[in-house]
Amino acid sequence: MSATGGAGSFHGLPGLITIQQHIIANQRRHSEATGEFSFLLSGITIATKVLASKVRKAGLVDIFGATGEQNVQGETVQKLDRIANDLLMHCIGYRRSVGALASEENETVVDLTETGRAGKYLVLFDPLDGSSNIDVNIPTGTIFSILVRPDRSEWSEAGDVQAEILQAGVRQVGAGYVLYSGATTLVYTTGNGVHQFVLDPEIGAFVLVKERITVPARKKVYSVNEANSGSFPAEVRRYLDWTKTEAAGYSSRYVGSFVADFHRILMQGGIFLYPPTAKAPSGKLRLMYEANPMSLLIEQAGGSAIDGNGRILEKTPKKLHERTPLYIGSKDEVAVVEGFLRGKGAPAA
Ligand code: AHM
Ligand code: MG
Repeated sequence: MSATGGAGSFHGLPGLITIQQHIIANQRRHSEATGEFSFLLSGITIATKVLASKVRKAGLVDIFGATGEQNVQGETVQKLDRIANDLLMHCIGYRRSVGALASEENETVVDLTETGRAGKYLVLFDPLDGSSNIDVNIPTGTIFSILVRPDRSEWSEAGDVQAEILQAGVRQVGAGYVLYSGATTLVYTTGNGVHQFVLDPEIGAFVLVKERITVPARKKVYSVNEANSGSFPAEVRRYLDWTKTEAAGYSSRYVGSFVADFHRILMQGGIFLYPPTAKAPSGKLRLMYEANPMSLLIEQAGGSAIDGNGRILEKTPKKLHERTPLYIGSKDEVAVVEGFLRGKGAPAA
């Protein structure tokens, strides 16, 4: 399927493919597909469309600013965080194929099997990543990760979704994000390439703009909150010192919204780093609903993602809100950082 052909003409728009068409076409590749998965994904697209419209109106209605409360991680909750969380919980939880939901904004997993349903999927999300940027009209995003409930016999805590959800990222069956910016962009993978859609506000649908995205192997752009560098590991400091040499020739870009920084890297190449710091000794970003979905996307696009010791996707989480150091992006750029982390120093010119 392609954005410029394949699907024929749709009301005079040649090759227009909506995300629903794309998901259904992808699903047809799996003979065992029941339609449940595409229905689940449509829950995410509906919620994020509503959220995109709310983000666009954030300056017009009284939804700016903090609620005055703190979330489970001690951070101030913005009103839009709450709205985003409620929307996603409602639209995804409504799908009977979903057994449990987990969010950055909820301390524990929301177990939907308690209502008697035997939902197959576990959906995790960061409802509004980068929400500290809301008040200044800087892009934010929603990140999601989809797992399948394991065979109960694998688990001692049979049927306990709080334990079932603690799966390594390699087991994700789907992942993606929505970036709320000048345009609203949705990027997803179900393990068969990375595909990008843009929300066309005139027809209210996410329309395919790019299929099978590949991230350039090299791009001398790094993205990091360098104000923290005083407490980065010495090897990371050495890497950053090297990037500033004339011979290395790097540039730097940092939005401070992970979805926005990641989207730029996916499209143009480069590397995003969030190393351990004195304030966040295990890194700041969350493994299960920030690092894992983006790591699946970047690997599907030909890039890589590590925590400094190994591949992000192979980490077995010990708890839902676990944090991880993260080095993610173009394959060769991640390899250069890995070289520094292993004490090898700068690559040969
Ligand atoms: P959040 O999920 O609470 O919004 O925090 C995650 C955000 C990321 O979007 C971003 O990459 C990072 O925090 C920025 O952190 P810092 O302000 O320390 O640079
Ligand atoms: Mg976040």
